[in-house]
Amino acid sequence: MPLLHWSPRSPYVRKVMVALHEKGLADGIRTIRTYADPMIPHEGLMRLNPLSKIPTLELDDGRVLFDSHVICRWADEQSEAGPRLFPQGPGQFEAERDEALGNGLLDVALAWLVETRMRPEAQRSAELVSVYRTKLVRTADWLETHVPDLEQRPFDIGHLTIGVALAYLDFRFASEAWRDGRPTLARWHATFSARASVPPTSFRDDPRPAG
Ligand SMILES: N[C@@H](CCC(=O)N[C@@H](CS)C(=O)NCC(=O)O)C(=O)O
Repeated sequence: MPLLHWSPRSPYVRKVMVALHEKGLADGIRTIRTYADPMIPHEGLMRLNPLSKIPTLELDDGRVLFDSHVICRWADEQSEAGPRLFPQGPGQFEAERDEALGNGLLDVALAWLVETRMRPEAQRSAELVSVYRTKLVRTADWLETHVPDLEQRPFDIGHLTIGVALAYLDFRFASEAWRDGRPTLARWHATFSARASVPPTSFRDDPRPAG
């Protein structure tokens, strides 16, 4: 059975878990709690993924897949069940652009978290935090006006990634209140959150494993 290096705190892992649920594959994957600390590269994980990042997926035939984009593509190829996450033809590039936007929002959020929670206080940069906040606000504004585009397409990797990224803002950046002044996006996200794949994959601060 494939083995997924996993954490209930990681938004990129959650993206993969939502994809596995959407494709009916979640019960066929084992997970192992792996602690990928951006400040401390993980020796064991780097033997599989030299970037020391999760999600990383070990397949039965010995191949190793990363990152979340590649694992979601793999899941889409494995199963005809559920929505086509990476459509071919109409909507193809919008789906992957919106995936890139969701990933980019997560990249900003993770960098922000590292800056404010992990770096020594004396090294933290108020300028960087201000840049991250600007990007978060502008991305949420962009999304507020693009909900009609999202609603025109069947559910794909773009919806999935944006939905998870906004859920991550709720988990780690609730005080940024992304719903304020964005009622259309808030309504869209409520519909996303009601999908069967979303509640079983929720974020959680579990105890940190030793290794
Ligand atoms: N582009 C990667 C990003 C993965 C990523 O940054 N994962 C975080 C956990 S949320 C991680 O492993 N960080 C450890 C590190 O940066 O060393 C993906 O889409 O999977």
